[in-house]
Amino acid sequence: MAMLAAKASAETIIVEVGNNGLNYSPNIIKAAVGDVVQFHFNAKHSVVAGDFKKPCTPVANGGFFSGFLPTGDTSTFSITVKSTDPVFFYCAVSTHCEDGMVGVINQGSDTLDAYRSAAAQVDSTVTPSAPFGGNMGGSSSSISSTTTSSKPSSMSMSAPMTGSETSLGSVTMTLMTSASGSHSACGSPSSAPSSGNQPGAAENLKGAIAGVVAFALAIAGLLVF
Ligand SMILES: [Cu+2]
Repeated sequence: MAMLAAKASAETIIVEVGNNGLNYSPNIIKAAVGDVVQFHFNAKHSVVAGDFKKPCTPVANGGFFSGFLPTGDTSTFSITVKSTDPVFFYCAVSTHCEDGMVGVINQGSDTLDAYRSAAAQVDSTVTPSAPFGGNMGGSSSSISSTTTSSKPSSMSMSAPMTGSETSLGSVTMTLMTSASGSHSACGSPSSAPSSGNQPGAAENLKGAIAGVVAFALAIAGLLVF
């Protein structure tokens, strides 16, 4: 029952693929549930989850396949460990599996040596039709960089044009609002107070003049702009 307990923090275990010939390094990996096994490709290889009883053949259910990653590609393929059951894996390129390019996660009573010996006896390696069961990563992958190209040139061209338009609009808007504001200011005191007519009328006159001036300024502003 202790094997069911997941660790507090997941680890990432790096496996070098084909760094020194037809091999995985390390080729016997011990991983807990939730850990990530990250394969780093150094040459054209792949990694496929296989069945111990059928070497160089994908597992019937679940599993993973990285696809054939080209020579020189520095991309990675990561899988998350879902159980502590043994997971054998092999390379599906050419006869790499038969030639001993195999590995295992959480080796049990079935050993990697036995899997490698049996793999040497098979006639052919089975390759899944498409990658699945893991996450591709890496910074310099030529496959992913070509599909995600963006065009920032149109953005920089339109930005200053809209900026000048809005500044012109705000100038005319403030002139219009000041003109209409003085109009409403001179209109409201004439109807409300009844006692002081003289100062009120003078204020109304000044307000009306100010309104006309502001309105003229607004018209002049519109003509200029
Ligand atoms: Cu290989």
